[in-house]
Amino acid sequence: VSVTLLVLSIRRPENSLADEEEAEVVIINRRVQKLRKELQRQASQALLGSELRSMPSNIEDQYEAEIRDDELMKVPRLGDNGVAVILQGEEAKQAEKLMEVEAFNIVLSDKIPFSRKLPDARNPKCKDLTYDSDLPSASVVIVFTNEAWSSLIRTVHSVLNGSPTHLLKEIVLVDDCSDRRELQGRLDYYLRTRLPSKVRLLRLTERTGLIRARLAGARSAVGSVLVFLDAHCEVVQNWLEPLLQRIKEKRTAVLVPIIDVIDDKTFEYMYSKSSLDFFQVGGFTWSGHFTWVVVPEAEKARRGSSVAPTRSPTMAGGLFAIERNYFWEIGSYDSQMDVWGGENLEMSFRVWQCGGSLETIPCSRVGHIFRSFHPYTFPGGKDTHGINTARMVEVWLDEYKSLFYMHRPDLLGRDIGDLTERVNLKKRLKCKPFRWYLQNVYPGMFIPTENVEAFGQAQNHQRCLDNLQKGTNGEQYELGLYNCHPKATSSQFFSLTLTGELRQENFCAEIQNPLATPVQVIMFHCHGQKGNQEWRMEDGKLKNVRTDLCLDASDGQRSGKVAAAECSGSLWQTWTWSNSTT
Ligand code: UD2
Ligand code: MN
Repeated sequence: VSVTLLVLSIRRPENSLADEEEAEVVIINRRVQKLRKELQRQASQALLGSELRSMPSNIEDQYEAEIRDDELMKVPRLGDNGVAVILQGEEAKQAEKLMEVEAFNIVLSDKIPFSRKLPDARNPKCKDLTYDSDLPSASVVIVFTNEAWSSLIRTVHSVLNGSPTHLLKEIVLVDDCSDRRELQGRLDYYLRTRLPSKVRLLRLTERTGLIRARLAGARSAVGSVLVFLDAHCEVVQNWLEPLLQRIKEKRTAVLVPIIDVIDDKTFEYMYSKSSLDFFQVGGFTWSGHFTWVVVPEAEKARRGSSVAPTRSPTMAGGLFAIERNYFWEIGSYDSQMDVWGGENLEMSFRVWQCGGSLETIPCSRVGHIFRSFHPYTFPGGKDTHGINTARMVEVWLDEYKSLFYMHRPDLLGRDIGDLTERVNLKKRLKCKPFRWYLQNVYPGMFIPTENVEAFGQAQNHQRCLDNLQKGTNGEQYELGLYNCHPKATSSQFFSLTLTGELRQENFCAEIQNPLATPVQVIMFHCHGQKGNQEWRMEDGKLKNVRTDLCLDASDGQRSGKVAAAECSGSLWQTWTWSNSTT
């Protein structure tokens, strides 16, 4: 089981763009644009060739020919039951290259039929549940910008095939101003000739970002329940009924399915076959990023059954169901949030603080292709995740916002636009304070300045403890050292708790092998059992209680890592914290 869990947590990239990555976004923007131009050039040359052979009499014949060509590329039963497919030879090479454009294996996606069968990944207990015959109807809203044709179309077919006709009122596709050629007239033609009329397409005339695109979709939707999906998903059988059933029982419940991973290279539908009981819920970090966290024991006891609605402190953001009128009552979205990022935590906190609930519905499962970068541009190269998150923080975090800025000093004082409307909404809905949320919804959340002896930067000579950007996918890592930033940032923010944890978010420093040379200091999931994770501050030294070894920076220059060594009078073992509470 532990192996599978590790795989799951690694394969789910954090939805984050750290501040340091802003520059990288711009570079990727340029690289993607360049590659895409080249591909378009190649495609138009190829088109020219085929036009010479058979000049289509009108544009619709052209679309028809393209769609037929595309259908001919499909290999019957390829990827059925969600098995991994490995490409060979030239195809593999081409796939590798195009990973840099689409952020997933587009060559393979183009070959897998639109209606492939998925495994029944559900907990077997789900088969014992029954659903009312008169459930509210759903409008599935899918926003997209420059998504690849085959994964977008597969998403639509998957929803059509996997949802009971009488419950699926419509699918609303919202095109956030894509400029890919195949998403223009060909897409309209495909809808008209291949899909039922309940699939509608809304075109936005300017790029609005996913938040405003979803608002546009929601405004035009007519079903009783809004169900949002990303444009690269596939649903498991009976995914829709348990969501609608729960909303029928509790109108103010906002629901997420279990989000499984569709492997970005092999399209394998990944789920943990040996423990179908297992899934994670949403958490967050103080730098404002979404994380996956285990279901706390108290919640397991409260919900009663492993297939019952499970409270989730936050949601990933892309896949969720909400009663349509409640979506508007509870403040829909912050329409001033741009492009991508932050809206998921905003909605999570808002729903909880203003009287609703956020729940994972274990019998509803949907697969999603997690991409390692954004295959679309960020107009102006802006860090929209950071700015959107700061907007969220200003409205919802109350006095805890200082914690966010301690992790993101770059956002302090930045122009994030006008917040009046959102602040008024919070007043109008009489929402509870963030302190209430922390105490009641997420009591397990670590607060790095409370019940601690010291926090902030831990410095030795000119260097500070640093995560070196590791651990963002939940994996353990070796504790690093790096030149101290002028102020603490998320990577250099640590705490020494009153219980002896040397901690950053949910990672605690531990010694796994005191006999190794050098003795590595590993950041591992906090287990709260002291043991190898207990440290004590003694005359400026940080001593591991079980091994009596001290945190030592002497090899830091060479290795970029901190180690543990026999305690001595060495200055390499003396640490100064930027903030002490004693
Ligand atoms: C996750 C969410 C995503 C969103 C995001 C935070 C999941 C599985 N996905 O990131 O839905 O909540 O966190 O903002 O939880 N899009 C547009 N216009 C844009 C940018 C994106 O329409 O300007 C579309 C895009 O084509 C896609 C959807 O929005 O269909 C989500 O974007 P993503 O897949 O890049 O986000 P993801 O999964 O990294
Ligand atoms: Mn996505």
